[in-house]
Amino acid sequence: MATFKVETELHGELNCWRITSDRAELLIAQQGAQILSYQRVGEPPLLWLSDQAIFTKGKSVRAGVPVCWPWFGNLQRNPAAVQGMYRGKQAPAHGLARTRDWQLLGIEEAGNTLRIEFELPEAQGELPDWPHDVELKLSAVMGDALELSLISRNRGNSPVTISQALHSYFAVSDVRQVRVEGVEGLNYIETLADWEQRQQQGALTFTAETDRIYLNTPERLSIVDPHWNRRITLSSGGSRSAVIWNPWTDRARELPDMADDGWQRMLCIETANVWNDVVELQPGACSVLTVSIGSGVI
Ligand code: TA6
Repeated sequence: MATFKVETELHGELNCWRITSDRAELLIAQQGAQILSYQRVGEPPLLWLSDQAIFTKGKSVRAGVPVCWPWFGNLQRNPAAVQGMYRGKQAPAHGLARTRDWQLLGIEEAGNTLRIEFELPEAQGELPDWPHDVELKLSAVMGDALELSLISRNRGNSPVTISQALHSYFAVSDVRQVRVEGVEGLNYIETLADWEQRQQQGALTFTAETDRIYLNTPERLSIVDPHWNRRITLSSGGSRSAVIWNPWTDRARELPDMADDGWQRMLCIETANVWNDVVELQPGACSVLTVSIGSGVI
């Protein structure tokens, strides 16, 4: 039976929990309920933590799994129903959840798994300029895989429409050597070419800056990394869209929290509800967005 050790740590200004078992190690911050790193024993890290990450309050860390909620990316690029939920003028990129402190609800061991659960109490009507009563929880279960679930429940009297993503940064040996399988033949929105809709031919490989929204995604996507002889698998639930991002050379140089060559070692595949895949929550309804992250040899 696995045993888990739980320690609290301060990284810069951020309260974190480090959870270690004989099989894996996870670091999670209270701000954003953000996983910062995840590594299995005997393997390179599965999730990427930038060498130049900045751990300050009010800023999402360039690492792990930021939670984008209740909208993804630039609010102006979201469907009108998502935009209409926000009453403010300046809408921060990727929503309101990733830069706020969440509350730890509990850490619970059951057999070979450990579950850590957080809630964002402000989502129940207290978020600035987003006056909707939604219960928002994130749970992370460490077991054979790492399973993340983002649960939104509408406690109010009118429908609420959101877009969202588990904006996962994966660690790779060299992004120029890996491929993403599961996207073959899918339509995608090329955000770098005026948001034109295109069709993916074959598996996705990387030769330039990439920022795409894949549509009608299957349940399973994988990153095949021949240098590390590793296949990372993402099994999702409650999602029919995924964002795939790598900033490449010029964009990486512009990011203060990424080394100039940091783009080579990371790849974002974001389990999402974006574009025409947003979530409309009727009063009393609940949505669960999940991703289970596992790995094996190729
Ligand atoms: O998910 C892709 C994306 O929206 C990109 O356009 C890129 O800007 C990235 O997220 C990171 O956003 P951030 O606000 O964390 O710098």
